[in-house]
Amino acid sequence: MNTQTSSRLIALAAGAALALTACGPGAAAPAATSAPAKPTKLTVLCTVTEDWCVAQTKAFEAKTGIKTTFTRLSSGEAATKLKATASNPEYSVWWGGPADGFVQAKGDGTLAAYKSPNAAKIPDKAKDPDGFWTGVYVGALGFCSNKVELDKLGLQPPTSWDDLLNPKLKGKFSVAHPATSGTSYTMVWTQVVLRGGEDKAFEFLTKLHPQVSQYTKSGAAPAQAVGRAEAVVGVVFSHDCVAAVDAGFKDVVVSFAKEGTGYEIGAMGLVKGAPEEAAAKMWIDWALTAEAQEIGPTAKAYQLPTNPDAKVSDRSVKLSSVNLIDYDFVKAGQAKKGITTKFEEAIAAQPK
Ligand code: S7P
Repeated sequence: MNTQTSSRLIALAAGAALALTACGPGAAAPAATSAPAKPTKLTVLCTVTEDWCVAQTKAFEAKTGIKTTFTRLSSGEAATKLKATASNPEYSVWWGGPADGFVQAKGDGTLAAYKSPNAAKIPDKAKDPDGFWTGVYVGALGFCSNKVELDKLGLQPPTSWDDLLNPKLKGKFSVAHPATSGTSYTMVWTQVVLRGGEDKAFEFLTKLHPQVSQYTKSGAAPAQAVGRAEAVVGVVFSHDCVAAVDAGFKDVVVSFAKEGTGYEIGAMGLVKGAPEEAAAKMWIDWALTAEAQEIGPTAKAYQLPTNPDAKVSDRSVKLSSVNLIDYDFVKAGQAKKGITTKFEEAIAAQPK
């Protein structure tokens, strides 16, 4: 027997002896342990569409009896808010938005580790190995176009990023600002990957700038702008373009870049110093179940679930039909602050 094994046995034996002594005759009865109080409320920082935030928080409240409220903020705004309120957090869980925003928040020290037992079902690529974030859905970035407006210009739906630079689209293209929007940051990082570095990506973004009618705050907003013919082409997560069709914008069509497009793992994480930690952990456990991941389509949110047991909506874009790039969420998240600051300084100020 080696010394490590024997000292471990001695420690175990000593512990057993202590336990026996404590339970022996004449020992005081162990103090009754009171059950932890049942959580009564939860405040969620929610980054998906307003409708989905409503549906998901209502379902959680109905399931648990925990009064659940939310604030909807875009990814960049959410990360900034968590930083600004770190000494006195308002939210207990951040739910939704691309994982690179969660990588940034992990670096900012605004998230706490929590490895839900239900995360065992989620593929490794879709969760942080330290438990700071776990993926709840997946979606691919796409082009969202108004085909009636494209026809007027004699154009087809774009099938390459460089198609967005067509002079006919000058002032007619819509995308969100990468400092506020996780969707837009996904587009920026996609260019970094496809063009082989930040400098080349910024060359492209600089050329794209005059095409942009207005940088929106929220990532999904360009799909609505395209539906209303305020823009001809937009870049959004493809499920947000499908949702625009379902909302009645019948002229809207989705297409993808043949050379490759980025995608998101929509994530969630426990806020560090969460005022309602127990309720937030219950949310995280529940949000990983098939039942919770089947709520999205009821609110026209057609992302793909990360839980392999959850049913996939017929309206979801199947990723096997899209050329996805190798998107490194950790690298993208770590570079996010620097790249978005550079974008603000070199290309466009944040939308007000
Ligand atoms: O609308 C759903 C969705 O596209 O919104 C998230 C999005 O990144 C959050 O909005 P911002 O771009 O404004 O940050 C996505 O995670 C999600 O699929």
